[in-house]
Amino acid sequence: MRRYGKNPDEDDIRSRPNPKGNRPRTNIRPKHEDASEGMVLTVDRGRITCLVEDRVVLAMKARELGRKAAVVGDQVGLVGDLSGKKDTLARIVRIEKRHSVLRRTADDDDPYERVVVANADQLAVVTALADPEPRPRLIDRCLVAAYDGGLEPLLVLTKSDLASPDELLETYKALGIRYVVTRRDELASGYAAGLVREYLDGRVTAFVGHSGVGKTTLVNALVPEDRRRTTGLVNAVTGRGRHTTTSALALPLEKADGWVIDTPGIRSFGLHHVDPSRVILAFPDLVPGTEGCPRACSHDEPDCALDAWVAEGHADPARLYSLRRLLATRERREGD
Ligand SMILES: Nc1nc2c(ncn2[C@@H]2O[C@H](COP(=O)(O)OP(=O)(O)OP(=O)(O)O)[C@@H](O)[C@H]2O)c(=O)[nH]1
Ligand SMILES: [Mg+2]
Ligand SMILES: [Zn+2]
Repeated sequence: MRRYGKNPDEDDIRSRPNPKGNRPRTNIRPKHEDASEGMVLTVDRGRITCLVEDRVVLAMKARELGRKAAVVGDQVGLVGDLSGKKDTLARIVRIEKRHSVLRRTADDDDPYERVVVANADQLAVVTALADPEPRPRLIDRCLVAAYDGGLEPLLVLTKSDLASPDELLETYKALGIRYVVTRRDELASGYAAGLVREYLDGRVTAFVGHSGVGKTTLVNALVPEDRRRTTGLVNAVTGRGRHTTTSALALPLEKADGWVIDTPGIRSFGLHHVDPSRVILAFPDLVPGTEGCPRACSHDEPDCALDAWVAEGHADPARLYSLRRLLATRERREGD
């Protein structure tokens, strides 16, 4: 699988100046070689739910981890009471190196970036075809974040009982992104199982999108209720504004090797942290055309060599148009 991630292991607070400076630490840290491996399923105000072997264990972060936050999808080392019994609390002493990170900022001017999900392979960008109306700008932003973070995008268009997907699919055709079109009444049948086989098996997939698009409906259809119960974790489906998902939650797929991660609805997807020059990496067919570009070309400026190269017939103009649209999405406000 192609990966575009840059230093995925860096902390989500790296853009903040360190108030204490880089004073070397003098205390010798315990090594915790005996720590057990676990995976973070959800985080709720400092309470971190982990899967350790087949037990759901509640834990908190050890002080020695400092400000580094454990997020859903993290592989962690735990010590203490790992029985998973009521009223026990383990300690997370280590967060393993991440192979991908999905980050976002609240908006583009906000330097505080948070890691939404760690170690996902795939980003399912969920968009309702109606109610709420699709917002291509938000989709574009999610795609940029996926390319930047090393996740392969999958477009999931929901509520096809309410509107046709044709227009949206036309917009994304040139990007060559895999897509699925779903509707709630079909999910109950064998359709969900087919989805799992085709797109989700063997992967960790994070579902993101605006509130009310049907992320939880989808995830719940993919993970049967009895299986959700065993993890003790349930995300309810939005009904009239209630039950909106409030924290990301990882659930294991049934009869498959993968995980699905439900996340709270987002209004915006700030890209302050993204280096626009990396977006070209998601367009390998255009990369050879950048040889004639000026140094540090943004590929969205008058001197960019791509225009002439594409005009010579080396690549599909629709691909360049799509690249430019993604590059421009960072400059534009989301309502545009
Ligand atoms: N008509 C129709 N309604 C759907 C479909 N899928 C989901 N819904 C409804 O849309 C509403 C929102 O669904 P949720 O799954 O809670 O949406 P969500 O994306 O998880 O929302 P947040 O947790 O707030 O981010 C619910 O009332 C669902 O029943 C669909 O395919 N068609
Ligand atoms: Mg939800
Ligand atoms: Zn260029």
